[in-house]
Amino acid sequence: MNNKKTIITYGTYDMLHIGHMKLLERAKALGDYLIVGVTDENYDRSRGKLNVVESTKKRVKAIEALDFVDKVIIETHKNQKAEDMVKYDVDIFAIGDDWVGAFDYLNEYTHVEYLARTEGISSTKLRKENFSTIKMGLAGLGRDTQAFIAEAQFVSNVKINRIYDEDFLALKAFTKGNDEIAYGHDNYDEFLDTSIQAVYIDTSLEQHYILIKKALEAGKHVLCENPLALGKNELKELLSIAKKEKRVLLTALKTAFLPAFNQLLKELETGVIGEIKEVRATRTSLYLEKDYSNEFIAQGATNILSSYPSLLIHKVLGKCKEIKFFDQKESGYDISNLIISRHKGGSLGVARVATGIKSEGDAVISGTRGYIYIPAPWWLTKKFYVRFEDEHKSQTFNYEFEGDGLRYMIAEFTSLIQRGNRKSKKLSPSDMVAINRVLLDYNESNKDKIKTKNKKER
Ligand code: C2G
Repeated sequence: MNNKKTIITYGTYDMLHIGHMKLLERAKALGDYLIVGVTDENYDRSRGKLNVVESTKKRVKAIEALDFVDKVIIETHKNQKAEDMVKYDVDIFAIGDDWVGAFDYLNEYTHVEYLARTEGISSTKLRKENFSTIKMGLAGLGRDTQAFIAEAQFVSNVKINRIYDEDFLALKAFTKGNDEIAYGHDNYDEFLDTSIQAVYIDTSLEQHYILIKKALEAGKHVLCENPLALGKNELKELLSIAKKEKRVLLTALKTAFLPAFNQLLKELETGVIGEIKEVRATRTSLYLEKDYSNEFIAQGATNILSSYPSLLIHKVLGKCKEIKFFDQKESGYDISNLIISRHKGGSLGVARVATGIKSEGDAVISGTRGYIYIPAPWWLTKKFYVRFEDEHKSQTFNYEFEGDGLRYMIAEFTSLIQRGNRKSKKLSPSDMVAINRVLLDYNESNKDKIKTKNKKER
């Protein structure tokens, strides 16, 4: 008979400190074999921990190095604790008493023990002492400015204190009575010539390139709404400036940073639906009904919206080998586009975008053994279903979140800066280039037609 007593405990263990160590030692003292579950970054973000400084790898290594820890596992989702209790035949689940009551439900599987927490020390305190807050400025006063500011408040290592916009009166109205953002600039160079370290750009699409370029050259990290550039080779140029200046340049494609979206990619990697043959994603938005300017809509559905389906298709199917566009136009610009791309192994990407047609904004990833369905709006991924021929085998994944999902993107951006890491694994420079290429190809295929049209208009 095996009398070995197994203890399990979980935590983030960011900037491992004496409080963590004491807790782990106490946990070990309860038995013979100590398993420590280290939360991964995606799971932490899904439970609202947005400011973890160290990468999962680094945190795991630090725990592995402790000689009283016998096994380290990674915690990736909410139900994992119950699964682990059974899997490892756990005798005691131990956790700090800041969690009293929260894990009583696990008494069904094991014995739950809350241990005294060490007073006066915490990762939050260490983060505050060791890292200064990142000062950020917003370029472009638009409809979503308030949402961005509101969401940034959930990310504690960032402070937005300046704003730039060409429209002086609008700026004045915005900053008046605004305690948080008291500084408004209608001159971009002056705005950049302040102590801000990072810029979020949300202006009209054709301004993105030049505003990003200036910001990078002024040594600022840049988060910019998509598409970053509308001209050929512009994005590559911007990325090489970012590399030279050792600055982060990230596309504000919020979907890429959502916990559920990343969990979905992980599920696909396990081969759960077999070989992936097709990815279909739709995004439509009737901007006119939302009171957007005609000028914005004249950018075309492909420029405004295609980055979202391109992200999903690229992340799942990889490099595109061939691409075809089936657009519908009105007054010279595309109000819809059906974009069909061929990828490795002959798999197909089917992206539908529209600003003049309304449709269901869902996505389906089809494989040889099953499919994943993401209900509308798929780009705000919260829930997805893994389905098979035998419907009893189907699974549902749920990652509800509050707000509009921007906080995960802001957290990724600021933690890249804080870690001195330029490239996001969730949206790497090569992902950004591949996504941008889709709309560049479309614009390129339209160039001659637009030129002819302009001539006629003159
Ligand atoms: N801890 C402690 N004393 C401190 C700080 C933390 O005893 N001064 C304990 C916590 O109570 C927890 C462990 O150290 O048991 C890890 O703490 P965190 O890294 O903050 O992780 P936490 O968010 O508590 O993760 O699935 C994850 C778990 O639910 C808990």
